[in-house]
Amino acid sequence: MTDIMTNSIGMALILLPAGAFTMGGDWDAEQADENELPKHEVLFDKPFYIGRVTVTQSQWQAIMGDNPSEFSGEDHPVDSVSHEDVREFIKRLNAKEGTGTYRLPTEAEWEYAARAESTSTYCFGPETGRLAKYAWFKNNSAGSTHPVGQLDPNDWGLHDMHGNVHEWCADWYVRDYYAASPSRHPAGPRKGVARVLRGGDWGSEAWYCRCAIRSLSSPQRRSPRVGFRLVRGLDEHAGRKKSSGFLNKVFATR
Ligand SMILES: [Ca+2]
Repeated sequence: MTDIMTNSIGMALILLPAGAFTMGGDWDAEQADENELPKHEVLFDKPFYIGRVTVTQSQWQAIMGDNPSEFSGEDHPVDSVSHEDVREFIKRLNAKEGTGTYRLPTEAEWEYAARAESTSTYCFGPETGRLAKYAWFKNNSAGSTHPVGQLDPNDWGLHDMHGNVHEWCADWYVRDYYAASPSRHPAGPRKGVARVLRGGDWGSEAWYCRCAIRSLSSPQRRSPRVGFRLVRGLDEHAGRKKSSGFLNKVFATR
């Protein structure tokens, strides 16, 4: 029943259902950082697509014409791209496909996707001993990225949410945001100086690969530990259809 779309550069995106989940870490079970508290309910009243894997070097090359990655391999995640570089990639991909629907996930969308209904430390449960089946991290990466999608996916079919590369999210990072977060489609604070990163990377200890862990970086920074995956929303698509229909009607009656 999985609904998958494949776009013009071969990127597979999986449709996640609308739903609610509990966002945040657990103080007792996983020694969550204070910035992961309090746990709070988050609701998505619309489904959205998210990349099955992170954006690869060949996909980056197809849109941007270059490859800034520290580790090379067409099927490896693109790395060493800043938040600002990613915004340019998204702008060009949207233009190429004549849409406005590609964007980075919000931090809440990212955690919803990573958990795939797990309420535990990782998408598969609390046992750190099983992490190597799902994640390239310090213990098994040999100090580099690995081709995307080689390890086990979570229950929604998403690979590499834990480990391989840290992933940029759309939100500004504010340490105590969860105390003020709206419950419906939270999109992060209005202002900030750093952007959110999620999910751990090839150099991370297991604790930094948890579903709830929050990290941050300057939007200008390019790190070999950081890449991204994309969301494709449904809303704007519907909105565009409507407005172009309206325009057609106007032109037709002239
Ligand atoms: Ca990742």
